[in-house]
Amino acid sequence: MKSVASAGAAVSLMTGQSAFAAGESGYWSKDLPNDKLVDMFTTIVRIRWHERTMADKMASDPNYRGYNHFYAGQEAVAAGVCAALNNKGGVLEADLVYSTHRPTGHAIAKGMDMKKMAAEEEFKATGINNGYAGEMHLSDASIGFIGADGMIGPGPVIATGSAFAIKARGSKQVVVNFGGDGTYATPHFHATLNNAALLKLPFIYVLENNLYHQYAHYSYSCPMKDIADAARTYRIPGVVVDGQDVFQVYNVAKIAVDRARAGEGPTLIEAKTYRYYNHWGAPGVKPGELGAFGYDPLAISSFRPEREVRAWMQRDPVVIARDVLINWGVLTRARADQIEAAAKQEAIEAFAWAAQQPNCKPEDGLRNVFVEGVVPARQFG
Ligand SMILES: Cc1ncc(C[n+]2csc(CCOP(=O)(O)OP(=O)(O)O)c2C)c(N)n1
Ligand SMILES: [Mg+2]
Repeated sequence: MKSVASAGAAVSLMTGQSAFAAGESGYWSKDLPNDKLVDMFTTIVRIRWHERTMADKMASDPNYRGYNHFYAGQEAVAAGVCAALNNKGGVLEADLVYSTHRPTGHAIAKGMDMKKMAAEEEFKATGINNGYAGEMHLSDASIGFIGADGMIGPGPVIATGSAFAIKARGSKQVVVNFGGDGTYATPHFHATLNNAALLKLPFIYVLENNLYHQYAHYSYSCPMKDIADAARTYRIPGVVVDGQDVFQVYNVAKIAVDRARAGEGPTLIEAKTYRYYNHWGAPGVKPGELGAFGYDPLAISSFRPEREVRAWMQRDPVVIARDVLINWGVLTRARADQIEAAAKQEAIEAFAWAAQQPNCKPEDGLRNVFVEGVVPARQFG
């Protein structure tokens, strides 16, 4: 067992085991400045209202062209992890985030502009990626958000390439790769952790275990209860954290980030969490209501018992963060309500702005494909 005393937290990381169960990390985040704590709550409600607004739009507006793999329910993971990162300065300065097919929470937590993001989700010409990306390929180099990735598997391998480059340059950046429980069974997961461990890369694998990959429970593809136990094989810290509690997520992320920056190598963090909507799109969504229950026509059967969804919704990341901050005297109820109302308004305005934006033109499809003129050979220059 390796103590991480330098981080000042009342926690320790065990090499090769799930280091500490939810609740044991102690609220080290309580020592953060109030502004920082309020920022984490704000990030959570901004993500939540982005998701709710978009889900309602998908369910109610047949002309809406956007789609999403909704992140509602998992907000505390993105918010807690990104609060421990440097999110400014472009790819040579900011910490880098590699995201998944479920990227909208990661993007907002990293600092993506919500209006440009909403426009991108509708494939508008003024979207953050000029309409080329949509939800599944969102990216913003200026904040170190390398981007979403529709492929289950290869992302972390590329992320370790960035971590290797950072190490070679002697930069103090770190790389975070988000991945789902579905990535455990891919060869990339294991190659990534093996290489990151052998090369002692500044790399953190944040595995969001929301119990399902598409429509199958993770126990169908992983023999362990805690996927963090896989870290034992690679002799790196493996940490289980309550993914519904942003302050606990922040604690473990901060320790892992400090470790990586200090040249001590990678960490695997498994955040136990849950998503409130179905795997993809808005089946089962009733406008105005949070979450989707019951039959998903894309699944073979109704794979998630409604009571399971509702039980997880009792441990809602918005409510947990809000109650902790009210309990600590950091927020009043009235201020928390104001912050949430402002987040809702921001999301409504972002989608309204996006709806007014111009569509791409057919000829835009050929932009960035062919280069005009002569391209000098650069590989030896
Ligand atoms: C290589 C590859 N195989 C299959 C898919 C289809 N697919 C999309 S999402 C998904 C499951 C992902 O599950 P998980 O990693 O747990 O993430 P979650 O959706 O739960 O966030 C699969 C198999 C894909 N996108 N890429
Ligand atoms: Mg999953």
